[in-house]
Amino acid sequence: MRASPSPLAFRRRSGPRVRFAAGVLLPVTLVACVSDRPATGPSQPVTGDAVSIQSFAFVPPNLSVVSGTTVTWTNQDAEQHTVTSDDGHSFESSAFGQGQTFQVTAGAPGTYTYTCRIHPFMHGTLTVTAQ
Ligand SMILES: [Cu+2]
Repeated sequence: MRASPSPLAFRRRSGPRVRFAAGVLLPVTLVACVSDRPATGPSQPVTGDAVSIQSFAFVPPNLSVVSGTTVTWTNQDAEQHTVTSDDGHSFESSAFGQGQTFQVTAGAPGTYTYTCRIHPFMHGTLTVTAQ
């Protein structure tokens, strides 16, 4: 069992386009033990520290990083996108456009699903492992 990540487990990086929801938008916490189960869902995690947003998709769709890693999303599309954690508090970007990036430093280990607020059909997963 691992403790549920606290809302402050993710630290914002400097930059005007990066913001975090100040409050808890949804009273949802990650289920304990979520990091202990095998990866499930549509894609296996890929290690690295970067996600490309291209053709209305997060690539790779499931990125695995060690806690403490700074993860960078880069928007390659002409459309604006966001990176918004489904739990409502771990991370949330503003809408950002082509060539722009969003960064977070991965906090507590766990599996964080996220979406684009503008295009709810876009789904990604950030898998954070212990150091
Ligand atoms: Cu989008």
